Amino acid sequence: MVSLRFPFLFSQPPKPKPKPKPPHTKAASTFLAASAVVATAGAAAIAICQDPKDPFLKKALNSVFSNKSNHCSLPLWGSLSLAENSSSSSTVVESRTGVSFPSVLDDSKRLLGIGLRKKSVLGLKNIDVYAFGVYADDNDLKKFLSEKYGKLSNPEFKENKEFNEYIIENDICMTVRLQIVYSKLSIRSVRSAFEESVGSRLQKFGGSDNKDLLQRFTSQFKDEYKIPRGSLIDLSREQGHVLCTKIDGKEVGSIQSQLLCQSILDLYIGKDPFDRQAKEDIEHNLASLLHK
Ligand code: DAO
Ligand code: DAO
Repeated sequence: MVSLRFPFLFSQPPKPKPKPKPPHTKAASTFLAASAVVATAGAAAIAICQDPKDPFLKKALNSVFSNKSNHCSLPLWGSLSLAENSSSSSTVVESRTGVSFPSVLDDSKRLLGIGLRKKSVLGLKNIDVYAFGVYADDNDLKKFLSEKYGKLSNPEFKENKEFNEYIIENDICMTVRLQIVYSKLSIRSVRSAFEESVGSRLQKFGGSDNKDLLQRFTSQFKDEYKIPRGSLIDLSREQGHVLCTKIDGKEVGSIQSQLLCQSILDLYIGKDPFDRQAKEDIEHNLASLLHK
């Protein structure tokens, strides 16, 4: 089954759609047009879906058609402004776990993509640990991206290999929201998992001697904390490369370290991400923002 991943499909009550601004990529505009057709005249949309020249559009439409049962979903491209998003208080549902994410966080952060962190246990089974959403501050994004990449056309942009590195390294306010789906998570297993995942990134970006930093990070998470299914963990890079961690809305600590922020973001949008599809969705959404 093709999952309902990309472009964002916001599950919303069926109320009048805000008027989208004109999208700026061919794929986006065709997708929006095709989405309207899906609602009214499926047969015509299937004809568009079969356009062999546009695999991106085909993928988007396939998602819509393969999830027809989710009839309240409103396909929403990056063409809506943050204010329009926010006023409709829309959410996006991670289809494999049913976890929903607000499309706007803290009034100014835009949801760029959602995904799933799995973990293989003893090579025997793969468990779904948490669903995640990656957010970035709209103003920071526009400022940084247009300064650096504003002049590139869409295909050039996609070729630009250093793009993700730029987002990962720079002082752009971002949040990765984790929502726990595994019900038997112990603090001990969390510590050992992030010693492996975050630890390997600290080593990759900072060299071998980062035990202290990892220790400072992990020591924020006290043994008595409980993280049952449904817990929300927000990992935010705030201005000045400060990593602030909240559990269920309560701050548990913050650490100023570019290396740590970069290592955390690399897990989701770096070279070897937890969910490759999520990373691709994020790239596409960033591209569509740039070309608004
Ligand atoms: O039950 O032993 C087990 C498997 C536990 C896997 C834990 C993976 C933890 C991943 C990090 C979660 C961060 C919130
Ligand atoms: O999934 O391997 C991973 C890395 C997750 C990094 C974030 C960990 C934050 C965990 C907070 C736990 C609170 C008890």
